[in-house]
Amino acid sequence: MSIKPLIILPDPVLRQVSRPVERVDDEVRKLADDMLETMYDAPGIGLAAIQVGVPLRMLVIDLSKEDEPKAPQLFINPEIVSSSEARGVYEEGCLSIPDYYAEVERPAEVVVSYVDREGKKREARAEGLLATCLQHEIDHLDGVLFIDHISRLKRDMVVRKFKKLAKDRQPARMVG
Ligand code: GNR
Ligand code: NI
Repeated sequence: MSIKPLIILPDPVLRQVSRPVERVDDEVRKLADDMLETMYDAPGIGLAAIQVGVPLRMLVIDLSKEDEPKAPQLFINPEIVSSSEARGVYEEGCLSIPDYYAEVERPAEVVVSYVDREGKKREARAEGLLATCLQHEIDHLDGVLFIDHISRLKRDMVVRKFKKLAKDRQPARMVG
């Protein structure tokens, strides 16, 4: 198991559309375990493979509280089968956009089809935070970030801030 570096805004890798996992083998299970370790270390409640630079359609989630046993969940090739008309609002954050939070409105309930760790096709109904988290992660698989669901003004401010941070972190090489 290993903790992998997180891809941070404005890295264009985050805008890639991930490709389906063709076969659930030991390599895929190893990646899932590394993603979980990376997510727990961060810490976060969800992580998509693209956030560690791997453009595969898989994500992990653990919504257990600190005082509860771990409850890791793995979703491979997840697809939203249906969404409720009813909407819910959550304050979202993203490990790829550190320390920025904003309210996002999404369908309150979703049904998701996916493949599990054993390669078995499954379906899950989700509401509340799980519904929000699944939609946030599935967005990542399509290169979509939660800031794409907020006002352009707010989004532009965040993107500008992270572009500046990235620039300051890697200064242009001095000449002469
Ligand atoms: O850790 C995370 N918290 C969170 C809070 C509200 C809605 C979504 C999330 S997911 C986020 C981790 C992350 O960036 N996953 O892609
Ligand atoms: Ni995220």
